[in-house]
This record gives sequence, structure tokens and C-alpha cells, in this order.
Amino acid sequence: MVGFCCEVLTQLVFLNVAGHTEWLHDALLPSPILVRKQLTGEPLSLPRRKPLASGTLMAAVASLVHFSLCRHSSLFHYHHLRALALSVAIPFSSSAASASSPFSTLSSSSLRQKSKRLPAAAAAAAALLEVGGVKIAKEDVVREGDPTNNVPDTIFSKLGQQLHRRDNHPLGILKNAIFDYFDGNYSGKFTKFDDLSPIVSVKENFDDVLVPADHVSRSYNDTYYIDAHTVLRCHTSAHQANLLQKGHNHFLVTGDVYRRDSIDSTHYPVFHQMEGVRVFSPDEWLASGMDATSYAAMDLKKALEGLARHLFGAVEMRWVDTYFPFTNPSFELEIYFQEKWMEVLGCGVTEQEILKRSGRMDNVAWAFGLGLERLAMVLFDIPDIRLFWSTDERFTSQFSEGQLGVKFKPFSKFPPCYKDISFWISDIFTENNLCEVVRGIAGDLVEEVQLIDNFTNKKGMTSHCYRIAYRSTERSLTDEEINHLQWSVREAVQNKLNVVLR
Ligand code: FA5
Ligand code: MG
Repeated sequence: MVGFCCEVLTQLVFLNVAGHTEWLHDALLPSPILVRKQLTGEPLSLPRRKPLASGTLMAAVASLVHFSLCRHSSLFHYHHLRALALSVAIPFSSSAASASSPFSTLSSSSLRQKSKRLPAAAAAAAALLEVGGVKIAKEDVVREGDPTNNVPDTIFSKLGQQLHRRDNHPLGILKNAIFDYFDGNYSGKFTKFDDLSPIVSVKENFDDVLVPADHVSRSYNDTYYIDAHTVLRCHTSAHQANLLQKGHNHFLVTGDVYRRDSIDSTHYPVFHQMEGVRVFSPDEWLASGMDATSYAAMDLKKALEGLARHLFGAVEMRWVDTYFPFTNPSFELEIYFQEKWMEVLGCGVTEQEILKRSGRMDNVAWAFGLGLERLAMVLFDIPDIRLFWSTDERFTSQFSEGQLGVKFKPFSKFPPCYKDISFWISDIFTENNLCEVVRGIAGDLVEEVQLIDNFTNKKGMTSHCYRIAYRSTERSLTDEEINHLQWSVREAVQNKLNVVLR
């Protein structure tokens, strides 16, 4: 059993966004009844989320590490941690690596550096991505057969796309609107970074922000590892410590982040975050008569409420106390959208240890990390997170630079097609691994993977039945196509997940 996340509603802020239909499927959000109770102002001391649904501790068996996680958008909540053996493999990997690549021997540490180190001729010879000033060959990131690598082709294909840097894309439009808010309110004090490489060290992603050695977010089940020391960042907090060490006191970092996760309309394995950090010096809080932490927490909430008003005008939102390893106290902001509360950001007062390590013994700071897709879904009425990756002109043409409030008009309503798959699981089975297999076959044609039945028989064998919803955001799928996908999924599930189909 993994840990609890004791989150308590602390504050409510007015007005409702009406007239939306439900689309958020996060099973861990509170029931509408609880939400309504909270809105009526009843004192609340409930854990906001249930303990994770199937957080069984899996032994690290032979060369496998597996952790069963529930559908949750926040890797960093859990106080509770499970033992890990990081240098072991997951049961499936990615596409074949080509030994002929001139860069296949490029070490991950050199990938992480800002490199101009590749010979120009060699760089020209291969199809290289340039990400954050680093040239990357596929073989550097995707290595089938390497037990320390779990990056699939589908994830590699997203590297370097940097949707947040396209001014006509909803994410770029939103990023620019947030920049406007900070520029306007802090007279340009915040330095902006939106081209830092998503390939970071385990140290940057976890150690530098005090994520404990045995924290669930470090597992191969949750994070994409390039090798045992290098990951695709799973949050923009990976850059906090470096930037503080470089002397920045006010900064915003926007970037693509990567997580192995479940499949539904608000979760995607690649999404975008914006990190904000503000450091205060003693004169700033001394004058207020408040202690440093209270001052920073007050300023943080004020800044983010102001941002929400800047983006949404009047919107119903609330603060929820939570836990992150890198902040204390920690909060999440939720926005009421389409009849549900949706978590849009995490934040808090930076742990003193992080500041101390950057040579700031006498300062206090706040930090936040917001999910750009989640905010953009509310702002533009975008019902499915897959749409952000659409290149269909009927989607892309609806958005243009600086147009924040435009509501997306769905151009199609294709019916979903549901297919069930049942199997006896083994004790190394995890839902994230299943989702990765399904995405590997069906790509963005899969809309949702949902556990619909779960039982254990007298012999102690556990059966799961998952319902896979296939639906394209762009076209009708034929029966033949779906049947073919489903057969391929069944085959891959059987071959890669060590389960017995029923
Ligand atoms: C973090 O990632 C923390 N680094 C945020 C933070 C920064 C806290 C600085 C304190 C100080 P979390 O895992 O909750 O926290 O993710 C932050 C936001 O990213 C979420 O609120 C949500 O809006 C978004 N998000 C998380 N997972 C997904 C996903 N799979 N798909 C889309 N958006 C997601
Ligand atoms: Mg969260």
C-alpha cells in the first residue's frame, strides 16, 4: 500500500463556470457530494483523495521493477515510498537501436550538456533532433535491449516538438499570456527559459529537489529513463536548483515533461509545465511583520490567484493543502470546470535546504509548477488532451497568436469503439505498463484504458478486465481497423506483460 496524500481544502474563491459537460475522469477526485459540502463552507478535514487504488508493493523480481499506481496526475504527492532497484529493466522497451549510428556511443552525460561537441559532418549525416541546444540521435534515447532504458518510439517522436514555443498553438498562446501577467506585475523581473533540454540527470530531476531515494516517482514504472543516471524530465522542477545556483532569483521555466501514466482525456505521457520561482530577501518580509514562510505563502497565493484571474476572469477555484518533497507548506490549485474540480498546479514555499545549497542562507522563496494542458483545456474548451498534438488543420486553424479566450469548436464527434481485454495478471503487472503497450500499438487512436473488472479466485489468481476506448479525434475508424488493433494489442499484452489472456 502506498501512502496517503492528506490534502485539505483551505480556501474557496467564488463564481462558477457553467454549462459544461463532464469530461474529467480522474477517479481520485472527490465526489460531487463532498465537493458540494465543501462549497457550503462546512469545515473539512477529509483526505481529499483516497489512498491509491492498487498500490501493491511489487518485489523487484529478477530484472524487473514494477509499481502499480492509480490514475493520478501527481507524482510527487506521496510521502510514502517504496523500495526501488533502479538499474533494472521493465519488461518491454522500444524500437531497435541501430548500431550504425555515428552517435550511438554518445554518452548520456554528454547529451545532457549543452553540446556543440558533435562533428558537423557527422551531425549532418544523421537525422538529428536539436533540443535545447543539444543534438540528439534516436539511438541516444531509444535503446531496445538496454535494460536501463525504457523510452519507446512514441515518446521519442514527441521530443523536440516544443508545442509551447509555437505562438499559434493553444499552449504557446497560454504561455505568452502567462508571461504577460508576470511581465506586467513584476516589471519584467522574471527571466524566462523555454528551451532547456528535457534530458536531465537523475540528480537534477530528483536529488536536487530532495525527492527521497525510495520515492515512487523515481521508479521505472513512472519515469522514462534513458539510462540509470539520465531521464526525460518528469517535471520542470528539474531545473530549479541549477538556475538558483546560477544566481537567478525570479524565473519561469516552460517545457515538455514526460511521465509513464494512465490513459484518459486529461493524462498524456508528454505534457507541458511551467515552473515559477521567486526568491525574497529579508527586507521584503521583515517590513510586513510576518514570518518569512507565512509571507512567502501569502505572496505565492496572491500571485497565482492573480494569474488565474488574468487568464480566466471570474472562475471558481480553491486551494488544497498537499505534500511535495521540495516545498513546505505545499498547495494545489484546483479549478471548477465541467462540473468537476480539476487540479491545475502544485506550489509551495521552497524547502530551506534547496536554498541553502544554492548559497542562500538568509532567503525564502516560493515555487510553482503548473500544467499548461490542463489550463488550456479550460481556457479553450478543449475536451481531450490528445488534441494538443493534432496537426489536423481543422484543429490548428482555430487558434492564433494572442487569442486567449477563443473556444474550440469540435469538428467531429466520431463514436468511440470499446473493446475489452481480460487476463490473469502476474505480480509484476502494472497498469502503466499496459498503457504503454496499448499506446505503442494504437498510438493516439486510444482514448481511454479503464479497469472495469478485478477479482481474485480461490486459487489466488487475480484477473483484470480493461475496457479500451478507441476513437480518433480526426476521422471514423473502420471495424476492420479496430479489430486489427485489438488483435495486435492482445498479442503484445500477452508477449510483453507476462499475463495470461482469458
Ligand atoms: C509537480 O510536477 C511539481 N513539480 C509541481 C511543483 C513545482 C510543486 C514547484 C511545488 C513547487 P504535479 O505532479 O502535481 O507536481 O504536476 C503539476 C501539474 O502538472 C498538475 O497540477 C497537472 O496540472 C499537470 N499534470 C500532471 N500530470 C499530468 C499528465 N499526465 N497530463 C497532463 N497534465 C498533467
Ligand atoms: Mg499534483
